[in-house]
Amino acid sequence: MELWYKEYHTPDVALCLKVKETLFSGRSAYQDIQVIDTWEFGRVLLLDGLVMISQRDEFIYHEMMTHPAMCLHPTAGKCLIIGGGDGGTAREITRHDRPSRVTLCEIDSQVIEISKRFFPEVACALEHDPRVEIVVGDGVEYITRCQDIFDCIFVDSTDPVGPAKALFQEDFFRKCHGALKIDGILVAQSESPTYHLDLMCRMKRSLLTVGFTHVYFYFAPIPTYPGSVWSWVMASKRYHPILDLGKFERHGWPEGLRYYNPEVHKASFAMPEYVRQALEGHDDLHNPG
Ligand code: AG3
Repeated sequence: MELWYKEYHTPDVALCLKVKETLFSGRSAYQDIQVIDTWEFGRVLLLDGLVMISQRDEFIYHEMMTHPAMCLHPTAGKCLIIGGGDGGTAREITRHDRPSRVTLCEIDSQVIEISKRFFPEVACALEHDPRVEIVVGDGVEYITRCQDIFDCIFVDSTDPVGPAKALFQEDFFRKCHGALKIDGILVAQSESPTYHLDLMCRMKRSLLTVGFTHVYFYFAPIPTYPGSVWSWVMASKRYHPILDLGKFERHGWPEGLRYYNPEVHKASFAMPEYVRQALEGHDDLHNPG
């Protein structure tokens, strides 16, 4: 008998993965958590039925979440991750020597535990890197209360439904702006340009409203995510993601990368025309003059 897992991306579109076996299925205080082993993508972590990571393509997501900002920022000494309980974002940040402290604030401790158990190659930094500090709690609350101030903040959230919804809103971005140093950078995953263009426009407006100087989207293919092309937004107080690229040479290059490199950095900020048009009026990189 063939077993298929189906994630609906819209009521009329779905991703189907042929399943070898279900490794874990349970419910935490916040969500359903499942781990399935699939023929094509290896182990897959599902939260409320949605693909969060697969063993085969998580490197693309996590490298693109982190290295564009990590390579742009001259020090990146103190980093904060909101969400990211699987540990992939922390793993990529800790490939760099410069961070002295990486704080991860994840609402669901079960996600951390499941990732350590079923995705040790993703969760490794959570267990083995002394610079990583784990806070189990709500990201909005954390950023509201914390006295710390960061060089880089990474918002590695689920889709904008349920508790993650607040992580896409102006109020949260304002708090992030306040928790960043004078040359800080915020990166947030910003969903699929095919299905969430409106959300991207709103995020851009909000990020400019709260005072970021440069707000640019970039893209990479994630085969298991809705629409296959994924986006991130980089909101920066000082450094321009392309014009300040010269700074690359200043820091040692991280080892073991499989997707990200300087050419990919530049290319990922190229804006498809339909996205550019949707964002028009809020975009100085791609609308010069
Ligand atoms: N965070 C983004 C996952 C969004 C995928 N959406 C979906 N499958 N509908 C992933 C977290 C990885 N650290």
